[in-house]
Amino acid sequence: MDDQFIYTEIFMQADKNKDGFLTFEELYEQMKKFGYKDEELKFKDHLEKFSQRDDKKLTKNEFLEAMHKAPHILHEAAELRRRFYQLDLNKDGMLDKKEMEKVLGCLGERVTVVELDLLMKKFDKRFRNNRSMKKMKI
Ligand SMILES: [Ca+2]
Ligand SMILES: [Ca+2]
Repeated sequence: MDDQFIYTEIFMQADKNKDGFLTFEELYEQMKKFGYKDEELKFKDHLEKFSQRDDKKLTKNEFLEAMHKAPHILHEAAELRRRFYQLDLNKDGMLDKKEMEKVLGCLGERVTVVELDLLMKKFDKRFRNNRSMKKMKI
């Protein structure tokens, strides 16, 4: 998906009353769903610079501009998280064996049950139990 599309999507989904304005709160809620993390939303200061009024709201164009001018690393981290969310089928914040199987399937890797076991053990050594996002520092 192209960046512009994603930013537009964030805005459109967050603008529940469709008046073309978003409060910062509405925006943050939506951004979280798209993988932008709280800590990075000191990003708030960044966004506020783009609001041309004192109403603590952003229009779509202001938001798009703010997103384009945000540090690239922020978008990369968010994209990684979005991918993780997609893989984390049961939404528990971890990738279990079944989900790993699916990931590998997507990568075109055919793994046997034994190989998968070995792979999981390897991962377990490094991350213990399940690979939560925190542990992966995603
Ligand atoms: Ca609105
Ligand atoms: Ca999971």
